[in-house]
Amino acid sequence: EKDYERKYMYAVRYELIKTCKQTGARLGRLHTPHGVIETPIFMPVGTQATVKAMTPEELKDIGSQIILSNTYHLYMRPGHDLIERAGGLHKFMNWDKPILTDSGGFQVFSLGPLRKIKEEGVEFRSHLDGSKHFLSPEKATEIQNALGSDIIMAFDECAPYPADRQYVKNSLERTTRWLERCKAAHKYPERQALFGIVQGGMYKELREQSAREITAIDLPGYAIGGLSVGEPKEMMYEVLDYTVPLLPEDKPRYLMGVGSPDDLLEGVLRGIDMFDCVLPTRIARNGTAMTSQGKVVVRNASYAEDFTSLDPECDCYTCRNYTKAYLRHLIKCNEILGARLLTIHNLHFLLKLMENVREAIREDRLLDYKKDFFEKYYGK
Ligand code: PRF
Ligand code: ZN
Repeated sequence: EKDYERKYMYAVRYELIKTCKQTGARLGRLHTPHGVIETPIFMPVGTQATVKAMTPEELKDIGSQIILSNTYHLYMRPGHDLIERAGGLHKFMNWDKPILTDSGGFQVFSLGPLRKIKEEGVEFRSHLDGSKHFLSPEKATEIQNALGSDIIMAFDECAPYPADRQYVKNSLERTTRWLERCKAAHKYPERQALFGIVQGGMYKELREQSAREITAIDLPGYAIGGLSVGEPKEMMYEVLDYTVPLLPEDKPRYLMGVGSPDDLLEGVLRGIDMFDCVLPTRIARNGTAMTSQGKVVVRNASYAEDFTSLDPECDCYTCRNYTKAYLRHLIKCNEILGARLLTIHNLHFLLKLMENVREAIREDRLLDYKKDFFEKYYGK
């Protein structure tokens, strides 16, 4: 027990390089068992042990340093025991850089009427065949231990929005008790870093209570959950304004499920180090590109004979080789290559954005960068 508490036993170590003089933004490095990540970072989402449409080589080419995967989906199919027999998730999917897995809490809560929450855990029916299952802090930790991801997330409850105060208070207190159980169940703290998750909805006192309780449990990193669940953007920024300063400075801070260009910049300005979001990969597959000049809906008729690239400022594989007219044709025909080329571009765009953000922090000019970025992105 004593050894277990010692900081240097942890699987990941956060190194703060500098804080931007114009803002609260932090430049750092996260040392993990599968390599060093430069922060702030965006993590592409690979729910089913694949970032949809991308090979690991392609992901590396566009600069992905870490990807996210999901406990719930891999538990349902093909099963964590199978992945463990395959040699772990890294080997199974041929990705040798860091992996973070979400605990399944959020996914199970998204099942709506298919689930029942108790102190012990959550009972739910599979989205695949309706079969009955149970996830608990112990089970979510056991699954993530078997997957072998570098960073594993606590089993939490993300309260819906809106939710009344008493509901959110009960929920965050249970999330703290569940974190204690995750930590006790975690078998490999020297190989896998367990991150706690601050909840508390949109209530200042409840965010403060959750941050106090969660950070009282010594862990190698902390996340902010329960945001980007339908609340107005301004409300999320306000919650970040008072919650981020309650997190320890010497640990990484991860804002879960957030990743539009606005939210990335606003999050970084407030001191967030890690983000993930399905947005860039999801909209790519239905034909929308994020570019330096804003969103481009490739499907639109106006691009039928547009023989220029998606983004004049982008040097990704897609922009170096293909026109909007061709991409529009592929997307309209539902050709797989269309989804692949747009995914390559969108991920490259967000990863490049974060690289630019890191450089701006290094040079104490993040506010200037933000202004320039949005002038082009929104044309104002
Ligand atoms: N908890 C977990 N995963 C998440 C969230 C959360 O609150 C969110 C909320 N935006 C996204 N993913 N475990
Ligand atoms: Zn591009």
